[in-house]
Amino acid sequence: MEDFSQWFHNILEEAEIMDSRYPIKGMSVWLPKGFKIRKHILRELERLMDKDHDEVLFPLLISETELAKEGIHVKGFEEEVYWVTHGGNKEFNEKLAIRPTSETAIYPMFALWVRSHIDLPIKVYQTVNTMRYETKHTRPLIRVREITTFTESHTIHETYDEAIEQVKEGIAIYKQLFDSLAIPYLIHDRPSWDKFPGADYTFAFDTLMKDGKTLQIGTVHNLGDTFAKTFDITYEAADGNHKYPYQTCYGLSDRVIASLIAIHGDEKGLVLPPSIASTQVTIIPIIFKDGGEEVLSKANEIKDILEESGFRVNVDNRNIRPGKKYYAWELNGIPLRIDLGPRDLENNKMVIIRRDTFTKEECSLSEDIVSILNSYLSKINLNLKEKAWNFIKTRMIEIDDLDKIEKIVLDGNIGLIKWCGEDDCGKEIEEKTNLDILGKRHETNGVCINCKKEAKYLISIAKTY
Ligand code: PR8
Repeated sequence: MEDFSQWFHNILEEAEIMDSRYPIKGMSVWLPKGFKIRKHILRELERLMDKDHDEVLFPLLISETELAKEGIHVKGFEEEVYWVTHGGNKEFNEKLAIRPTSETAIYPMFALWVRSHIDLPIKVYQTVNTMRYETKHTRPLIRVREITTFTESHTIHETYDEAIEQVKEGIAIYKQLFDSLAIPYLIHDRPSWDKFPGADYTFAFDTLMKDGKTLQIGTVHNLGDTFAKTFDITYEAADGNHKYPYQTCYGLSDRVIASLIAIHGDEKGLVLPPSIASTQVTIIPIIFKDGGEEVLSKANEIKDILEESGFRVNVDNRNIRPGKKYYAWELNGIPLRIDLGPRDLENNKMVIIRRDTFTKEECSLSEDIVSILNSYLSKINLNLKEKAWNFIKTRMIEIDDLDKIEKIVLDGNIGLIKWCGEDDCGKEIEEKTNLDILGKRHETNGVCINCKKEAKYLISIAKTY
């Protein structure tokens, strides 16, 4: 892909995902086609979350006092908070923050809700918009000032061990979501200087865009008892003692949608995984002067059969040339197209075309259409997944020479290097290479690429969004 940024910008516009001409920087409008993709992704996420979380909805505004309570947390967000200072013409005595994230909105309420160990654990999530005054270059869906699809989870537990387990569960849920979207990811234990403000530790999901830059698409944090102490959340344990509970939080944003579009899309437009495509099959009746009615009625019949089995299908019977319909099918990334003309009917067949490979195959109308199309959808899913994972895997390169890192990474790769684990040395690596350490992948031995002392971890280094 020549210029990924331009391509991404164009596809959002041409496939009518978003209108980024909204006259405030960092904010865009969801268009109907984009909104449908968003809805299907959210549906899948909610299905996963609802198994073990309760959905809630907290207010948008946070009082300055609450926001300021947790020192490290507020420091981390101070440059990014939007403030509401007036109600009409009246200036507030205390300004109100628009949530940049909701820890300080939710945890004062947790302090009221949690009384006894039998109240625990609590696991809630909400999908809301949050605002962050980003100073880096903004881009629709990727770095926005109004995050429109912020699904944040907050949990609270009796013991630290349970919080550790919950972090693992959060990771497992996100893996399932990304797998269902065929989005490849690397999971990193973030370096201490790059963890969530106030967290003990942070795990992040990173994926690779086609321009070789990585995008953080989700994070899971263990908050320890830091926020519980700050917000005075305590519970009475079984032994009658009052204790501080332990917390986790994890979140996803519009970036999930960005990566879905960016990773699977091609020069012709969107390529949607069947699981979230709002139309999975489009049937195009090829109608000439004669025999039109028969073709159309067969197309509708196929549609009904498929819909009954749960497919999302449409018959594109608009009065325009088939070429235009093919173009729309390509651009919108509908996984399967069925062409059906009078000649096909005579021969009792239809033609099935895959959006991911453009392969064309004939299929007899007497066969079991439902199972044939089901198997096509699975093949598409598998192909998208394999292609996307291959892309990221072939771009992970082990490097043992500090001087070579920058060039290799700027060629579009993720560098895998050995590190001693010392913060100062890690930051020095980032400075020397002008890149970001994504985090630890696993323990290792050998020598640190920078200080030459004993290495402890294999870490990833990349150019990030
Ligand atoms: C938390 N608190 O907030 P996090 N534009 C698009 N996506 C973004 C942006 C942005 N400006 N900023 C962050 N994200 C925790 C967990 C509640 C939930 C996305 O964590 O600050 C990134 O993918 O890491 C990030 O991983 C995710 O939101 C969660 O934000």
